[in-house]
Amino acid sequence: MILSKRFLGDVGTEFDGVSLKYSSLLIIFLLGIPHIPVVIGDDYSPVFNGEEALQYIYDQCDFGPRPPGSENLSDCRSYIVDKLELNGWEVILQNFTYQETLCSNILARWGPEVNSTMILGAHYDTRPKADNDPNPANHNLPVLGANDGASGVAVLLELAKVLPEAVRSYVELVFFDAEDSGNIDGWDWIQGSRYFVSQLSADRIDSIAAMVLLDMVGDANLRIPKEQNSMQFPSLQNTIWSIAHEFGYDSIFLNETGGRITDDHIPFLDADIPAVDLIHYPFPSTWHTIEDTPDKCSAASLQAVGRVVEVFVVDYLPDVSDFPQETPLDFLVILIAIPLVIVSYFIIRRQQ
Ligand code: 1BN
Ligand code: ZN
Repeated sequence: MILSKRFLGDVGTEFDGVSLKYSSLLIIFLLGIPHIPVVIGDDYSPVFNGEEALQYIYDQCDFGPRPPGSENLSDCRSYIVDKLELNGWEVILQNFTYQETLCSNILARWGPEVNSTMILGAHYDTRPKADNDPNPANHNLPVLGANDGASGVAVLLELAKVLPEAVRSYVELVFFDAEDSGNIDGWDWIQGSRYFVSQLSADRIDSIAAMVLLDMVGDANLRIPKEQNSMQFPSLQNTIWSIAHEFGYDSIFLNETGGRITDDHIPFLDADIPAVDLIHYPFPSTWHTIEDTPDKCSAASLQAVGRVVEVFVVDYLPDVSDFPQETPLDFLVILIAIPLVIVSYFIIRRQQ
């Protein structure tokens, strides 16, 4: 693969004073530990354009608030599909019904085959009620969702345009419906992503190396700490944070623990698919208010996130063994104890 950098398992440790026999035993043991991704070579310069992405936020907001089942959302869906098809992606609408409302996830693939190893996702619906607005009189008004909805979609649409064609077949872009109506009229959160994962075969689940979710990534004062549910696959999260560091985005990708958030990455984690949520936290003051408008967003924030994800896709092209789940402590203890017992047995026997 011309554009890819690969991960190497980092083994190769020497143990003084232990015979070749024992050190080879230890090496065999160490090889069994899930490997830590190590990047070799880095040469790709990202071209993601934040101004273009900001325009995609304005375009979506021009349709007005976009709650599930609304005409505005349907119009916005056609806009997203047009943009994707213009850039050569094959688009499928994945329809499902929830609470008697017809909903549609938008799936974009490079060619008719589904053999991507990476899913990039964002929700494109907006919250029907601004129930976090400081003014209770606004609680029944809908949210415009410039940041909460349009920003993640904007980053995906710009990626759909700028990703090198050589990597596109490794990527599936998924725009989720029905994420943001939780606790309103008996609705639950994240229904689009739940439906999407429910339709994956076991083989398809096994073939997905990473899912990256973009949610609320447009605020001018963007801060993205490490979301806690995503820590289940620390090497995926750390890889993204190390790219951000490499590009000088430490003031956005904070080396801090964030919230534990019910978001569209959860159904993927539940299916044991490595997934990471890139989400502003604590939520900005505009969250679920009528103030969630495009003027609060910035091209610089979108560009930082877009370029980090672009580099992640191009340089890392993950395969399924790249992002191991966090090893439970008791499993580690057993892993260490077994070779210790074996080595001690041989040492004691030798001394007798
Ligand atoms: C993200 C953006 N979410 C909603 N809008 C997810 C969420 C669900 C956040 C429940 C808080 C509570
Ligand atoms: Zn929301």
